[in-house]
Amino acid sequence: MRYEIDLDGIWAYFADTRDEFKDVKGSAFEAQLGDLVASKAWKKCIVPSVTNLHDKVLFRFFGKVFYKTAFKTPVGSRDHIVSLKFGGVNYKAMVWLNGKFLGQHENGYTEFSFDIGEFLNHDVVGPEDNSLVVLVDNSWGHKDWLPWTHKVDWFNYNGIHRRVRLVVKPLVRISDYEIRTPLEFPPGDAIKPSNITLLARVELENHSLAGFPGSVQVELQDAATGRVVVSTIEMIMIPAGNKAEQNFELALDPSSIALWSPDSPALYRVTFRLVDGSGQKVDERSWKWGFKKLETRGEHFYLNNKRFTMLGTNRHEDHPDFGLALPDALRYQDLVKMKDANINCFRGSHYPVGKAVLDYCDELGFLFIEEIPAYSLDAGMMADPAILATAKRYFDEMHDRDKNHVCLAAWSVSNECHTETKEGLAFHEALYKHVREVDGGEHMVVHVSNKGVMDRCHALSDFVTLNTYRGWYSGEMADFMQEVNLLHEILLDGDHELGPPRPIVLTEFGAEGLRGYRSWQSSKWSEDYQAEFLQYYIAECMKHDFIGGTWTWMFSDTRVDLPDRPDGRARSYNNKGMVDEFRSPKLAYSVIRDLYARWKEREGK
Ligand code: ADA
Repeated sequence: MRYEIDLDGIWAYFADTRDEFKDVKGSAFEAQLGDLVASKAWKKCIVPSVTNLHDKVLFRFFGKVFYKTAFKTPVGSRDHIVSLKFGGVNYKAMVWLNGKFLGQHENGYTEFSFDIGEFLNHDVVGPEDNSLVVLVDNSWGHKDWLPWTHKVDWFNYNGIHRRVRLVVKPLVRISDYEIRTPLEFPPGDAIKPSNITLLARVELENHSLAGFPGSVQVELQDAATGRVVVSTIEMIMIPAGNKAEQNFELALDPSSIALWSPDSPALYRVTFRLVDGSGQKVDERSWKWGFKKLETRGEHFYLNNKRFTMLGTNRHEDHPDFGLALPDALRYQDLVKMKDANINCFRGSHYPVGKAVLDYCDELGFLFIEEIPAYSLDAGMMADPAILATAKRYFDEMHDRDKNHVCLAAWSVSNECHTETKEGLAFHEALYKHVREVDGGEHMVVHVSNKGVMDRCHALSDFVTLNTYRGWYSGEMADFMQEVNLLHEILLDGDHELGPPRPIVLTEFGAEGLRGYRSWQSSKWSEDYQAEFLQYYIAECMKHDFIGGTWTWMFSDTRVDLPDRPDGRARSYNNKGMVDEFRSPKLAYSVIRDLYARWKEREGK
């Protein structure tokens, strides 16, 4: 039996605004927990949430906050593995259950869990069987806390900002799986592949005291109709207290498979079943899967053997009422609004986003680019092995969660770092190598650059990225194309270190537009100027066949904490959204919608 219990809901918190708890050490702190719980003035709050919205005085709070709740011991916990799973806590979490330290986790945007069976109270009956305390720390000044080594252009929220669950799992179980479906097309421009293989690697664990003789089944079904496309079984033996792996390789009939694309997001369901020697099902996991092939050929992208242009944007997870802790319904609505604007691809700007976003991308049809928060790192930071280690760990955790999503177009390993330096090159070489090893070459890998032809890391990247804000921070709008053309010319001329010609994607460009500020003169900060800016950039890019796409900066206005930034962050927001922070559209929204419709129509011809 496998099931989950939601621990979301009303919790209590205590914010350490007087900095009384400077140096909390996990196990040593066990002795103080009772006193903390009894003596502090705890206030009610909801989880998931951000601390900064619990109370006015916490609006700009960066420090330590204790959270507590209680929960009933799950049914079956004596003969199951029970894990406590956090979807995301920014940035460092320390966790105690029934007074015992379970462990800690750093990295604000990735999930983590602890096996808690031995710490549960089995003998009490009632809703308050187990008491859980979590310390959440989002303070600055830790040299390897990516991205919080320095101020960035979004908000460092404190909080248990994603779901908390108990996952009750059988002792013998399917612990993980990886699905791959390489597609081969015949020469020419056929839209049906000639070969499709289903490759699946299933990881199994046996936590019981006896060996497990049984079988693993894999089944592929059409998610809409339930039609079984293929199904097969392999016998397996998992030794007691051990792990095993089962690999499947199945040739599929290409004529029976509908491919996945943003226009037609056909989904299938892959189910893995673990069955014991007497035919009893012991564990089952299932996943919605799509078939796609995204590649670059020369200067162009191809999706399922057809030319493809990334009509994109960038999106932050932020809202005035929720901060980073967006409800899934809002995430879904964001994607609906993007779909209506003819966007077919977006980047989860700068960090692993809420897990549901990728589910919705699979369902609604978006290609997605997921990034670790290695943001604006300078040469000194990149020379620090601790920062490289954090970046690799971030990638591993992100990959672990999201590796099976059909929507994944590329991993991004960094944003606007000093890639023109030798330290930047060494850091990126190491990071790209790590990512390609872990990912096994399944997805494209890029870093997002604003260094143009000075970037020494372009050769590492599967497509060439360029962030440019000419006409906003400096220069004139018209200057941007010179930058792009220079990059293109050098890429075409073999005598350089930028690697072979590949698609160039304008990964960020935008201007601030304060919603409601309309102006006859198209003044900076007005909706009019922003719309004109985006219109100019996109229309220019459409004229150039070597441009593989444009990702506007950005979907919605986003809270920042940069009061001193000389070029201004009006309202303490980055105002470059096509919709404002409440998702009301600006002029820019319809400009993007109309231009992307035209671009797409042209491509179809
Ligand atoms: C950079 C950065 C974004 C944002 C943008 C801007 O390109 O990657 O996070 O800060 O600039 O608005 O200036």
